[in-house]
Amino acid sequence: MATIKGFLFDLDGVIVDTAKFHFKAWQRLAQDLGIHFSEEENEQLKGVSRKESLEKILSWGDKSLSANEFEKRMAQKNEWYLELVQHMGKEEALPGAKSFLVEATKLNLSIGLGSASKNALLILDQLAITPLFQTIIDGNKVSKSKPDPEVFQKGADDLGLPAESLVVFEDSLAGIEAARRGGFRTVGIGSPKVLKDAEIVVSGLDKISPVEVINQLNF
Ligand code: B16
Ligand code: MG
Repeated sequence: MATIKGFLFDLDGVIVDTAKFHFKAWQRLAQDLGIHFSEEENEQLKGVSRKESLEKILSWGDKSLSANEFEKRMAQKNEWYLELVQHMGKEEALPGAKSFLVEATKLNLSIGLGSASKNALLILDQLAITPLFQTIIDGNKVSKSKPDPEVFQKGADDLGLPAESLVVFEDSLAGIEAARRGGFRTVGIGSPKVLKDAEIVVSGLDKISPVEVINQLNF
């Protein structure tokens, strides 16, 4: 088994709870379109790109849009999402996230971000944690969405490390699948009932330390 050399973090749902803002903005848009979707269905939107999220919502409502209308609706959702996000401050980081990152840095681990969000940089800046990352791969840098492993493979390439030496921290089903397909080690953030395929599952980064992650994966 390869020694753990670094960590790759998803953003929404792992470092910051922007998932609730995505949910609110998508629900507002869906209501406008006469579509209703549940919190359970929303699970399927986590880690998925903006375009694919709208495609899924339309399929749930059995609706279709012209290409032009589709673009307008995506822009509208992002506007509503950013309205919610702009009031977010440092205190909105999820419990334990910042200290986990700082602790990992002290252990000389390489640290990267692997997020589907095109707003990732803005959010990291708002939380004042951008300098903690040696590489930031976001939705602007990838052509394939999770569960494709591209976002994490690009992070591994930038860090110059093989997948098996990197741990991916993910809250979404699609993200855990992406990490597994790419040959990465996995820590699920959320419920073990949902994230069945992750090697370790904890409810948040406040529930485990970087040393414990390494020890449990190297047991
Ligand atoms: P944006 P992650 C993902 O971020 C979210 O989980 C997902 O709900 C969202 O649709 C996607 O980013 C795209 O976000 O509209 O900001 O580009 O979990 O991969 O960090
Ligand atoms: Mg996520």
